[in-house]
Amino acid sequence: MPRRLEPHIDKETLLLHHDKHHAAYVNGFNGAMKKLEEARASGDYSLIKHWSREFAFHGSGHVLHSLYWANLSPKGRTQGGAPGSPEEKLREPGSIQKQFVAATNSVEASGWGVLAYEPYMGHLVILQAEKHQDLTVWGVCPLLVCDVWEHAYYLKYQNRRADYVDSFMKIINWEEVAKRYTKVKGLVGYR
Ligand code: MN3
Repeated sequence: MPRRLEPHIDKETLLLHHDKHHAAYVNGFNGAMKKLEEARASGDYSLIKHWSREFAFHGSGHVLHSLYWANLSPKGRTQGGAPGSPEEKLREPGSIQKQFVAATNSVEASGWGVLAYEPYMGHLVILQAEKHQDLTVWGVCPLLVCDVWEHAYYLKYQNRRADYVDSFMKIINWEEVAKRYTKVKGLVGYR
């Protein structure tokens, strides 16, 4: 497999990248998942901040690298796309590709250029991810969110965020959350 991508990406780089770097993300993701399972079982959430961050960092690394490998194909297989197909639309050498190249080239230090679909309003978007964990695990579709910026609770709760979160949990529209869950469950295995 690696050799078929040469000379564009060399075998040594690809093997290190896949077998060492991506593997470390997979191990980290599995480790964080296990620790979070243990926390749920014991009810001890004293390290929740640490393991949530580890989960996001390694989970995003795993998702993005999986997409990266699946993105690549030997040069001979990079042509095609029937007229009017999504493939033709995405590959046309116009603004999508130009913006993707410009955005990717200007990522500061380490990171990713990303062409993505934003499912809430239905847009194709191009993003720079300089710290891939900052968007939590890439590809997730939020189902339930709680705004803990101070503006959401300061007048009534001042610094008592936990009281606000307790109250928030009593007024959740689970029907709405379940509706979103049902919609996005169909996305499993989309890559
Ligand atoms: Mn990498």
